Amino acid sequence: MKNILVIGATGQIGSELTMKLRCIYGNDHVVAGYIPGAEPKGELKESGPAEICDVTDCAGIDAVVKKFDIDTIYNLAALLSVVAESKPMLAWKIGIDGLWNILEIARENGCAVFTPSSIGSFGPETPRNHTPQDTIQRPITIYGVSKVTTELLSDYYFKKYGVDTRSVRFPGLISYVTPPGGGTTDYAVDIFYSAVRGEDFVCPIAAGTYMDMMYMPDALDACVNLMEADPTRLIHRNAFNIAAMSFDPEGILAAIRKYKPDFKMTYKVEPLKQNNADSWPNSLDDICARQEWDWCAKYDLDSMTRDMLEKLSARLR
Ligand code: VAH
Repeated sequence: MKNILVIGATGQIGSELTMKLRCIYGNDHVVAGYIPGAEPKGELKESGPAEICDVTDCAGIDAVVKKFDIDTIYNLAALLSVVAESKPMLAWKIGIDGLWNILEIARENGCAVFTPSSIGSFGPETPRNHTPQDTIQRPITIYGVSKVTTELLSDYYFKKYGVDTRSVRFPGLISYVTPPGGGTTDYAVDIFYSAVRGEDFVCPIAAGTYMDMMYMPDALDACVNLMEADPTRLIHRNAFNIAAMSFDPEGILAAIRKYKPDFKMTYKVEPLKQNNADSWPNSLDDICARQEWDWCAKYDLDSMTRDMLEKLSARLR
């Protein structure tokens, strides 16, 4: 049975991924790595082991890997695109210096590593519609620069040292459990909180700005299924395009109004978020993930909207 370390286990992806992994592999086989100030709470704390894991502390993480005989590391430590622009050197320190620590620990201890990339790894010169798996990547954000570097460094450790590195390019992720923090795509989560609370929503992204989005259950399936995939089928590794839906603010507004007809939205565009979004693709081509490890999203805009409204209403009640 696998022994897994989730670094960033209390974040937007980590808080749900840790619980999913514990259901699959057993509570005691999944260690929740966190940083002081972001301690696990509730079921995440009660259901399994947790250790302080700061990606900038190589010796500390190496000790945790040895203590629990870890063979698989999900490295989710990163600053998201908006926060990263205000703290570019910290974004690099966590995203890349931290990744290098993880890859060295994985090389020395024989661990597989999953470190997500993002649609943010593309730039204005990238073909915008049905962006191919292999194409130009000249991002204009430090978030994107760190994600391209993440892909290349992870490939390097596979090719040079045989470290089993794998990853995906996540679109904007939508979930009702742990709110995101500091992302360009966060509007697609925040809008649901406004809808459920009966408040008007002020959208920071302009109408007509399309981005790939994904419901968290599909993202979690991608994390697990890619790491379980037959390595002999993998032609690519870091990082697979995966896609589920592409919409602009008017699209998600219309989807929510099917269930809440009186819901209102106005626009107050935030230049930094808009600049990021304008440099990213409208939609991705995920044919390689489908062919190499049978990726297939289960949720589309309508089914995600229905489930988000139902689950978030229950959670906020
Ligand atoms: C962000 N949610 O907005 C992240 C994502 C596609 C963007 O990586 O920064």
